[in-house]
Amino acid sequence: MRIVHAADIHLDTPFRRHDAALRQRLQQAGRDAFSALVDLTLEERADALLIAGDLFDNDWLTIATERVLTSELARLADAGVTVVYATGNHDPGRTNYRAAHIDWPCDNFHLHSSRTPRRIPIHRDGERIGWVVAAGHQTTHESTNLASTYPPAPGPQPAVGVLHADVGGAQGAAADEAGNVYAPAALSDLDPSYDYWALGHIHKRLRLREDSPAWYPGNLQGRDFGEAGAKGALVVDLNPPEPPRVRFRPLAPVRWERLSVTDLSEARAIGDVHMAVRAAFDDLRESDEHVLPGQDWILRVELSGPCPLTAVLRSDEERDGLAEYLGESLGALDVEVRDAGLSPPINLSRHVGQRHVLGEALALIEQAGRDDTLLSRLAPSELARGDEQAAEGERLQYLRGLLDGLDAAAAERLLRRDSA
Ligand SMILES: [Mn+2]
Repeated sequence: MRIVHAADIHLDTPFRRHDAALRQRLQQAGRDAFSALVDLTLEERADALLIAGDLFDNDWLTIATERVLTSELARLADAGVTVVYATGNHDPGRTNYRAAHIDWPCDNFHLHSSRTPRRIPIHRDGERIGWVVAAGHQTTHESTNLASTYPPAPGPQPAVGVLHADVGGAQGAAADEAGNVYAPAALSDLDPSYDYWALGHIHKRLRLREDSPAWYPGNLQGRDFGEAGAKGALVVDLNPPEPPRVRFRPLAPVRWERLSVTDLSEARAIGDVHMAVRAAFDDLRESDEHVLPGQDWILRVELSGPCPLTAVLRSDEERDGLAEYLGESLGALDVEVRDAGLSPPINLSRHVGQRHVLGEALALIEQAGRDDTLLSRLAPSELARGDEQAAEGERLQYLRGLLDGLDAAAAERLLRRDSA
């Protein structure tokens, strides 16, 4: 049995932070990624497409998305591919949601939004070749451990469990910052009689443990810099007793990526910054096997380290100007430029031990790095009080860590008049 496993598609994410043009492009990217998912399913001649929750981002469904969904799913229905869509915390239940009124395909399409696991047979050429067992979220805050309610795999053919759940390690999943849990489960709650667990919820591609057949595919199309990198779906071949063969296939038409550019010590003109950014971008594209031809990029360029243009690049307006320039020259959909710790180039060795405030400060910083007694004496008592249990060695190591970069910071502050 061959399945395609996707999750966390989040169609019609509002993208409120972006202007209208970019918002539309990103929403279209979500729909295009879904079309690419259907292409992949057909190309791979998969027996089933499994969507492990969060197909939708919220209860708002655009007409464009509804059209794409119905026409794309019809292609799968026509080809006889079974689709199993188990709901997640973003698209739970049957009522309330426009998804309840979509004209879903009549054949081979299973929308499962009930907590009770259901067995769905998978057929090829009229013969049953495997099972999918699915449970869905009924509410936006499903606190039940849904994984633990799955029956043993039906057998004798391969069986796949589909579930949107926060599966943690042996301890189970912790609540998020707001105290919410989403179908929390431990790895041990996933019944080992299943040949594969098609999970959703965590937006990062992840195998739960090296030896477990439990995977998160990550989301289909990244939506912000927290969802950077190649995004797509998993193609899974099940042929027990062999372990499942899992292949990642990138599908996202827009890719988010951070570029860290640190070597700017010789950058005296903005063209030099451009060259350094371009080199980092080229490196990324050459070293990554999952780059798709014609893919669009949204880049966050993080500049840091000594740079003669620091004063210019610390201005928001100038960074916006650079971002616009980079967007055009790199052909990216959007670029933002961040000051991630730029500093004016200062030759510290010229100042150490000189008879001025900076010289003395640098000498003191250097000495404190070598002399534990001095370091302890210089540390404000507030720093020491917080962690009385810590061993002296740990405390000194912590204090020494605070000295990192202090010399450059002191020099910059004291020399600001010259460098600005
Ligand atoms: Mn999600």
